Amino acid sequence: MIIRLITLGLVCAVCSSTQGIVVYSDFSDTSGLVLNGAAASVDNGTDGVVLRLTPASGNQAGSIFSSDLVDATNFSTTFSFRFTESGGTLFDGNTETGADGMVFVVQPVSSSLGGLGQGIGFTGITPAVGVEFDTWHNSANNDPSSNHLGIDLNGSVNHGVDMLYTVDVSPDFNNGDRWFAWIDYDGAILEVRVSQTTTRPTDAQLTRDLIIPDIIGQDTAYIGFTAATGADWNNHDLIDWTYDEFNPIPQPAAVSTLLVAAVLCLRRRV
Ligand SMILES: [Ca+2]
Ligand SMILES: [Ca+2]
Ligand SMILES: [Ca+2]
Repeated sequence: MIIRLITLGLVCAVCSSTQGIVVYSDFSDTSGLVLNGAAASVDNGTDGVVLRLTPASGNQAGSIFSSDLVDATNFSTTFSFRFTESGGTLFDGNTETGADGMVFVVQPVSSSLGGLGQGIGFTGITPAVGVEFDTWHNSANNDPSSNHLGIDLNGSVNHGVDMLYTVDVSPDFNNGDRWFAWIDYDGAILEVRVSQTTTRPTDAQLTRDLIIPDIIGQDTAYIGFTAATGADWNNHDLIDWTYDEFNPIPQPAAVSTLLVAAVLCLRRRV
């Protein structure tokens, strides 16, 4: 396994910068990425070297984006994360500390950083498409609960009075466990799946019809993640990440990583 992971690291360093395909089995090498604000690679003592988007302290924002534009007309991306050390004060209907969550972002402008706290590092990044993993109820944003998924557009985390394109998830994302996520876009429908196991759920928990190139104004984008803390906080750790053309594989995220790496090795030999 050690040899395979070392091989993955080498593949990652080559392909993340030259082929528009992202494969990070860990973040000991962050070449191909731009880190902003509080984001830093750290050994979290459990998962190895992760990308810590924010540390567990108040009023932090961090983001990471691909340093190169990638094809955003269709894609499948998988990643895993762990949110730990919940802390802070209780208000706005929340019964558990810890905040604010993380957003997977597709945006064409720059490797930029959005707003703190309830903005989850996403507010102000426009045009953009975001998939939020929101751990704090903000009544001002029409959050449906203190732990939900949402699909957001153009730097806004306000879901509107009908709370469209959100779904509650239980247990909490910031329960300290490792979570796995799969986001697939076939060019017309964005699908989001999460699980505490490596088994990709058959049915998507959240979907939204959208044409990403129409929203962001072009076919290519910088892709990455934002996170933030406010009066409450968590460590927001991204453990691994793959991004490729639309190719939903009903396999665990970790196995998908190995498959993508194998494909890349074959491509390089041709
Ligand atoms: Ca919560
Ligand atoms: Ca929120
Ligand atoms: Ca929300």
